[in-house]
Amino acid sequence: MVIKDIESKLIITKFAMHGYNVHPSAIELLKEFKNELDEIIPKICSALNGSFIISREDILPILNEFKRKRRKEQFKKQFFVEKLKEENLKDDICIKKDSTVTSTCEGNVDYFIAYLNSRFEKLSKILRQRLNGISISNIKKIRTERVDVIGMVKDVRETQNGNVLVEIEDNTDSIRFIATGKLRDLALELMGDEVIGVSGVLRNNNIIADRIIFPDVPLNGEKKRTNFSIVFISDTHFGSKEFLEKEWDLFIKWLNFEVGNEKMREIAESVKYVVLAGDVVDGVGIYPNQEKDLKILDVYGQYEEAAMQIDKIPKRIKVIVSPGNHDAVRQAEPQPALLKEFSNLFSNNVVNVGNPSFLNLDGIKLLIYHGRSLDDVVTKIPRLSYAKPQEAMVELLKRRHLAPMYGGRSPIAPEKEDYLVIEEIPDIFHCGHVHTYGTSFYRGVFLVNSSTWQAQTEFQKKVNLNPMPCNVAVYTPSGEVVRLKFYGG
Ligand code: D5M
Ligand code: FE
Ligand code: ZN
Repeated sequence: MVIKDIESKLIITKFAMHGYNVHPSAIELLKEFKNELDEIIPKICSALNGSFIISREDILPILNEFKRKRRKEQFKKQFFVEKLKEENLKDDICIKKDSTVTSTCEGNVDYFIAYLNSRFEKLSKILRQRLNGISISNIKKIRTERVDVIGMVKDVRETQNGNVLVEIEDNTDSIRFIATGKLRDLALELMGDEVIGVSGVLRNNNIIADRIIFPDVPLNGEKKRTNFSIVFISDTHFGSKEFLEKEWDLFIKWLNFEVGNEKMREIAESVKYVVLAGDVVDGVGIYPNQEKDLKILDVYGQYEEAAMQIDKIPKRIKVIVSPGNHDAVRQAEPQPALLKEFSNLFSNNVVNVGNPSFLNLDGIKLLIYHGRSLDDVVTKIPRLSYAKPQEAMVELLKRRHLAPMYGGRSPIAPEKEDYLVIEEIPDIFHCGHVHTYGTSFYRGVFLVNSSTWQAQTEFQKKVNLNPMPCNVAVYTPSGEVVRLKFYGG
């Protein structure tokens, strides 16, 4: 028999190197494992007892065992999520980065170390464009007077004389810097595990800092123009008793040209995308005694309701759905897109993506992040408040990280790589979660927090959380942002 194809030749050669011949029927089976041959072939050879020509029967049990192991690993890696309905994406939406297809976290110590190293590498690379830091061990050796250094924040504490002492480390060593005067307040806003640059003078093994440098985004960014509009919503909480159905129906009517003045109709006509940044449904068991706040008690029913409500959005519009902490995906960030059993319920104009996701919508770079870390940022920095969520979002952009504080209220899955670093600068940064509305431009980047469609719950009343529901931000072609309020039915 003449074997023509290259794959077969490769398999034959690999077995020959172990001193075996292999039957064509076995070769056919092995082709399915063409990327794993180097792992499988030694296993097969070591399991053989004297056969000279390896047959199909010889290898079947080994291959089956291998397949089982592979399936188990894939399950662990959360690859069971759909392939993002690629057929719906066409050319205009391009998913540049999505936690769904990249998540491989196994959650052990090695991953944790790899995660923090990755965070440091990525952020120090950004910082190196702004300052020429040398390694901490070199500072200690060279003992120059003026120093620039890049490090990860380990500890921040106030001293008895009112200064702030910050310990930073890189992969060589750690050092402390002292922030006095004006820098003091800034130092107190530093979050554990964020990566910063420090410039100052070396005194007694400490740095007296005169500048703290954040990775930040460049100053000269400009707002982007388009030939379509994008609508931003989040926290629909379908299934909650507090879901504001009348207001939602008004929003739907607006998109269907059934309500609003001429200007509003014009805007509605230009809408090409609706983006939903998480907390699609209210979920089940998210907080104690949630049942009494639920209209729909099972998650599947809640997603059926979500699909039905989102189906009312006209089909000329593409809807991008990203999950939040109330959705039925893992809690730790990055979160994968909705499972197939839920995403299948939605119409073809809906694209499910992970949280966070970096998309390119017809030339507009959009970063979607539900916004759980905003709770940490607002709690940590007293000058910030839930009433102005866009200001908390600036802090994330400045730190070029979606969850700068490791171990706060936002659980992070320690992936081998830190997917929460804002590596590429978006044109638009969209969050939700805090249920309040706010927009601004920061160095050319449009920031939007898109409030909610859920009225204040009993629980939120108790924690004094005042939502601003049913506010919708629309990014129009000129880069002008329009705020629409859908109140009362
Ligand atoms: O979160 C909506 C908002 O409510 C968000 O800012 C967090 C806040 N929240 C949620 N749970 C708590 C607790 N336990 N304490 C204080 N504040 C909280 P959502 O994700 O829609 O529940
Ligand atoms: Fe929410
Ligand atoms: Zn949330």
